Amino acid sequence: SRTVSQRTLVLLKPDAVKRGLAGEIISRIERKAGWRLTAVELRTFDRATLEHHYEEHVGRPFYEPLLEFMTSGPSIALIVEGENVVPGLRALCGATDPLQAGPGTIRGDFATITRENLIHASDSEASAEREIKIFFPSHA
Ligand code: DGI
Repeated sequence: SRTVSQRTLVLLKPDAVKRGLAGEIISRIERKAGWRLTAVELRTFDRATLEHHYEEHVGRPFYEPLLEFMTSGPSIALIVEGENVVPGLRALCGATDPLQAGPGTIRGDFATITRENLIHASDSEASAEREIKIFFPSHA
């Protein structure tokens, strides 16, 4: 299949940091051949940042609990670059609902409920550029 160098925005959500899984998750990302971290920051996100990030979900029943959870403690934001990293990271995360996420994926191995599913990764190259502007304006 075609290989293309891409970059993507990853968030290790507050549950990942709280549970001490950040190292394990970053390690899985780093072990993929040709992928590299080009920005990393530990930060408790404010509501305005997450409203922007999750604007497509405004009005959904899970929206308020999602924002509450995502502002509940420190997260780690990363930019990851490398071959096919956008679909590759989505595959590594597994399905949004951890019960549907396969074994070997981050959500499949470590998460049990949808809200606390440990990790976000951009779903397209366009989303990645939009989200990098939100979390790492100096890298846009
Ligand atoms: O890109 P994803 O994180 O896999 O999924 P998404 O962009 O559709 O949704 C963003 C986050 O919102 C997701 O990681 C968890 C939460 N979410 C999405 N759908 C549901 C949900 N949370 C609950 N509780 N129920 C849902 O149906």
